[in-house]
Amino acid sequence: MKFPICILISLILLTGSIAFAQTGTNYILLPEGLPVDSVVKTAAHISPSARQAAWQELEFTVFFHFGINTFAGLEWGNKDVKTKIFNPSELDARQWVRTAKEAGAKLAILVAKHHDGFCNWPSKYTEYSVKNTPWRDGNGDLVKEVSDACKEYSLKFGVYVSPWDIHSELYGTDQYNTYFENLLREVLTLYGEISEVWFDGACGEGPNGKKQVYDWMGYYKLVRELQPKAVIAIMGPDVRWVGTESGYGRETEWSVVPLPRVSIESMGVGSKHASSEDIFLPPGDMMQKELGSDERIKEAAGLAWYPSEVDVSIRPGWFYHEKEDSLVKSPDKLVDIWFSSAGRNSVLLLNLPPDKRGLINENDVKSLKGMRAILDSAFRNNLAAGAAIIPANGNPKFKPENMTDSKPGTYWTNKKGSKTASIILELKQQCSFNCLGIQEYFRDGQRVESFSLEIPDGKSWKTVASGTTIGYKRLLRFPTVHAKSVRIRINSSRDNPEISEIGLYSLPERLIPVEIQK
Ligand code: FUL
Ligand code: CA
Repeated sequence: MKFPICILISLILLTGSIAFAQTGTNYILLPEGLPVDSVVKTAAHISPSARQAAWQELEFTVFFHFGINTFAGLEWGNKDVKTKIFNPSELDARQWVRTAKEAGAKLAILVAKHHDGFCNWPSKYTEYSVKNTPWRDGNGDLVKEVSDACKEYSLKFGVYVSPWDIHSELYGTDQYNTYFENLLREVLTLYGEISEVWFDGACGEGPNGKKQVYDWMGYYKLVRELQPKAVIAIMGPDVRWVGTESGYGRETEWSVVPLPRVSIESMGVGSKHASSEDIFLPPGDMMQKELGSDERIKEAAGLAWYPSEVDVSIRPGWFYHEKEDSLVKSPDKLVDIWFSSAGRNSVLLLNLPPDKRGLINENDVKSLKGMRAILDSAFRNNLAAGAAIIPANGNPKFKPENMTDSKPGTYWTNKKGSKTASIILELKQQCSFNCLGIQEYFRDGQRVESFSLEIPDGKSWKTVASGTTIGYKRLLRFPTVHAKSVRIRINSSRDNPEISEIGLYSLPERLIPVEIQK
């Protein structure tokens, strides 16, 4: 946390409003009875922590689901699956990471332990691991091989460690939490820098039929201590599950969401054991339609920057199954998912499950190459680059050209207190386009509530596309139009909008969804 909670609360109480707006913090507790417009303005100034901001800018990350399930043909395993079946014949972690890199991913998350309890590294705390398999004569360490490959190819590395354990006899007892923390400590100390720790919330039964009470706060503290730069995702305080596994995020996606009282209480605020870190229990149901709208935040006990991650598998299952070889998502489908995740203020986490040989299957590689080629050719040419930009009511300290310099760290904004904007771009020539990309300077917070894109229509302007939230990045597709001038209107915003990038692109017609074509 960048600002101690007690100081924040005193500031609010003393001034009756939120006095830290310029300071930036990734969560805040709200006094009861704060008028809704003050809550909304406060939300506009909640900003990501450094680790959250670095994660958001990755845009595209991958998962590798691989383990004993790959060989048992299962998704969740069962306690009777024997280690001897784990025997990839050609495992090549460099091929996995190279495939991810060539597809454009910036981080790879390996399943170190799934719900089945099998450890992909030779843990000293269990016999249920790679050390008791024929693979590399029991001397293999998959976590090491993947993390080494990530270093070689300059990808960030993350780990999925499932707290649920179908195999461990300790599951359902207090000793299990110690066991799990021992495993975590190994994974977090033996393999260099870890950028994302992915905790699934699943809490099923163990081999003895018991369920576990997880020590989440203990797990979080361990991650913060051993890997302070890592975001803790899903069942964790830094990154939120979007709420589906379809690949399609919300059209209205606020990164600031309400923090209910129980999450705040989990921080131990006010007690002498209070954590100095921004760690709280995730705030409940992530599957609702809108999480951060005015309606949802107006009576919140607190607010937190809690951005969305869209996880989806390139195949129907999370683990490899031969029978799904013909069901790999096509390049066009992956591109549609891209627009609906990375293009909707979320980070895309695409699962690539290596096959029984220990390789990313040819079919998956082919789809990924196809996806990359489409995205590269679509976004290579920003038709707004070099446009003359005429924003109304601008703040003279910010150059309009900051919006087309391809640098998300520079932006334009208008006068303080102004919650609408009108930005005209005179393109270098008449162009055809069907896609708008727009970004907010999210490091200061998320603000835009509604925006539209217009082109000249005789004496006035006509709307060709419109959207609600922008956030880190919003991509809008629309039927192809031809124009030399365009106008972007910010119709409403939680505070002065800070726009960091604007792009206009031309996509092959088939990539414009039929419902948009109408
Ligand atoms: C889910 C798990 O149960 C799946 O097996 C998979 O790991 C997915 C990413 O998360 O909740
Ligand atoms: Ca910029």
